[in-house]
Amino acid sequence: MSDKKPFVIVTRKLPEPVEARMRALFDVRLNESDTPFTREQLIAAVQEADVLVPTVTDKVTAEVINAAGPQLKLIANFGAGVNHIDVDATFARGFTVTNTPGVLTDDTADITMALMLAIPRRLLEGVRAIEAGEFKGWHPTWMMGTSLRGKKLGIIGMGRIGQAVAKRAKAFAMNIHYHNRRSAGAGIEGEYSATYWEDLDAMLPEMDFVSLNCPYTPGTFHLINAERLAKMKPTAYLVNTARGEVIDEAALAEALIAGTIAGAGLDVFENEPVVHPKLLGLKNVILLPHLGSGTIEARTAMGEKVIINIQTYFNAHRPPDRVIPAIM
Ligand code: 8YV
Repeated sequence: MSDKKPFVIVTRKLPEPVEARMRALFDVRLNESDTPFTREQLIAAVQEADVLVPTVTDKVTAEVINAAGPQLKLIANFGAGVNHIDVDATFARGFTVTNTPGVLTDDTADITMALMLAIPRRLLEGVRAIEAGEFKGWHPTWMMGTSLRGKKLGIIGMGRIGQAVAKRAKAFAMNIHYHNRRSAGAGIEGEYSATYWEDLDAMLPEMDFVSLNCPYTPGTFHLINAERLAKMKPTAYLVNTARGEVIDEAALAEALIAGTIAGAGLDVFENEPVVHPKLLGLKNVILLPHLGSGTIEARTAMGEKVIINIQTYFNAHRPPDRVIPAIM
């Protein structure tokens, strides 16, 4: 790195070891209060910083990018998904974008499995029953759920996280199916005994569980809409740990109320932190506050990746996690 330290603006509070390392390596402005940046603050940041470190809560729109000063070099996102960044606009301005893939794969897959277990096994209902003093002792027909063994799981998006879900689900004796733009190849299909469905509409009616593990792109906006929900089995469960925008939440709420599908587990929402009001209070839904990568290990490793991406960039090397628009 040259003698002059890069000026880095971080939009949210990051784990303490990450912030300490950033203080040592960069000229860094941290966000002690952790209050999300406004549009105006984001614009001011890209007019000053060499590097912006945003998170999923920042809307780094074309307007923000186009307002950036020529000093801006790099947007080093803290997170794997980059749907909140207008990557095309960033590239048009000649800035580099990096993300933090890989280090949150297992934790996100774990949360997916937690939801996949929690809904059919009625964990939340059980907790609420205890808390309400309704547990009067075991009996043979009370609170029966549905088992995972032998059920068909349809994974939408067989990337890193989708494969990590397949690995776990296989250990639960589920039958793995998946939909992707392209086949994941014989190696991955062999490893997880997975069946590829090129046609999502053909896969959905056959599945007992559907897990969303694809990125949010213009092509996956409301991929699960009213029409597709109607194709699912009335006994099927839907899990989303990807991005809220992939589901039409109003249509999902209607399907859950009507019993078109049996239940849903959601870790992400279209307008976070707002949850569609019709999803609140439903018995057959578990809602989590975007916990997918929420472990000390993952969040620290994400911060380390951000640091490595910044360092390699300023050492005149290619950062390891460059985002390439064509493959998004
Ligand atoms: C992150 C995520 O916590 O990395 C992602 O894409 O969805 C989350 O788990 C978040 O994006 C941080 O910016």
